[in-house]
Amino acid sequence: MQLYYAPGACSLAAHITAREAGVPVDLVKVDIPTGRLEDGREFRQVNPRGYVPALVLDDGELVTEAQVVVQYLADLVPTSGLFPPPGTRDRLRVQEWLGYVATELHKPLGSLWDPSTPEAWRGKVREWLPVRFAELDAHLATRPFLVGSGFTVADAYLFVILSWTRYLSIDLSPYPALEAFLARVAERPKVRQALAEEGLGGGAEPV
Ligand SMILES: N[C@@H](CCC(=O)N[C@@H](CS)C(=O)NCC(=O)O)C(=O)O
Repeated sequence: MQLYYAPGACSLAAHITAREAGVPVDLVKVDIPTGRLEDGREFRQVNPRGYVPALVLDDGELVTEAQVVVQYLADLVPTSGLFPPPGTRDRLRVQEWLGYVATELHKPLGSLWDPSTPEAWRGKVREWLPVRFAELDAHLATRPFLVGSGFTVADAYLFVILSWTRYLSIDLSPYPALEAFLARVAERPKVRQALAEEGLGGGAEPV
């Protein structure tokens, strides 16, 4: 399988999942500004949507959408505990958090990277985020990870998106549980491995 990624982008959640699960993936770097791969090919030839993550399965089929790619990878190794078994309440909760991270955090925060995003929209996002962060902070104040007692794909996704705050000058110090969560996840050996493989330091960095 090939995982198309950009350093520090949301594709890092899929990368972390693959490493945590022990699923072998070949990493293929995408230069988002130019839309090209390192061999000069256009990324849109692989993923016509033009965004990462894109996972190309061994039979050539393409899988996109970060929250789905992580579920697929984790399900390949059920014993990893990264995605609880079908029919369990914990799986439902992981899916719920994945949807929350994708729509309530990833998309709004992601829009702040784009220099052409209008100021009015930026203001709205900066109004919404404290509400979301406060909710998450209260949730994580009493547990190490989003669901149950172990690290799941929802944590991988949340880690990546929250890491962007430091590059977007968003202060997380009012949310000590979020800062502790980021530090806790960044210490995981497989997370460190994924970060190093993307040429990153202690957290996700801009694409
Ligand atoms: N709906 C997609 C969006 C993925 C996405 O926003 N990827 C960003 C990086 S985090 C990207 O590749 N942006 C480049 C572009 O859209 O041209 C998902 O949830 O996976």
